[in-house]
Amino acid sequence: MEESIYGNHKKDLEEAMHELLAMISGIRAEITEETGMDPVEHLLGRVKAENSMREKCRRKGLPETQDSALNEIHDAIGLRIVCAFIDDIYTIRDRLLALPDIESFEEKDYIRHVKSNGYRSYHLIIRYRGTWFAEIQLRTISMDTWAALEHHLKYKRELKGNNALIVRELKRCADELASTDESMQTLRDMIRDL
Ligand code: 0O2
Repeated sequence: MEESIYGNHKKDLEEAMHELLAMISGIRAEITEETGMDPVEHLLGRVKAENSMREKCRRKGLPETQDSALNEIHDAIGLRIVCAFIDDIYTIRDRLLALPDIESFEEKDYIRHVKSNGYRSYHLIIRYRGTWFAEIQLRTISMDTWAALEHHLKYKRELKGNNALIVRELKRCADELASTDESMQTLRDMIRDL
């Protein structure tokens, strides 16, 4: 049997992922207590599958080694936090970075700097306990719905012929969803101020 690309650290990665999920659940409970509203719609975590990690190493021109998987690629641990409102994304980001074991390594704000195809999300790459990298994707329900559909369509080969039209329509949907997110945020602020 082929040796794991994670060497003997697969269990450590899983443990770190569960600890991070527990920390996020703690932040979620705190905010719910303070505001009376749960900021998280759903929360997912995974350790990247062996094949996907090997494929990513090849795609990035890296050797398929434990060092590449744990240190050069930063999403061996991947977490996704889906929020109801845009503001919750930034609140959770701030609270995560205030925790002692979590250090920001890189941040990509695809909400304020939208990707050209319409993709929106906040990507926070952290170093956990000075050892493990994890990519935390924070997005709203609308952003998550769009990303899932776009991901699905990308792999539908029969769509190739209509590519330009589909790309344009997908971007239009992303922008419409973003505008709805902003309206929902405004509505929530208005309700809070009452
Ligand atoms: P998977 O299977 O989701 O893990 P990276 O490849 O991560 O080093 P990059 O492109 O700079 O390089 O990272 P970025 O932009 O932070 O994107 C990382 C992840 O964000 C992707 O992971 C996707 O999950 C998601 N993502 C980024 N752009 C898009 C997009 O346009 N559409 C969708 N649906 N998702 C996106 P992986 O590794 O590609 O795959």
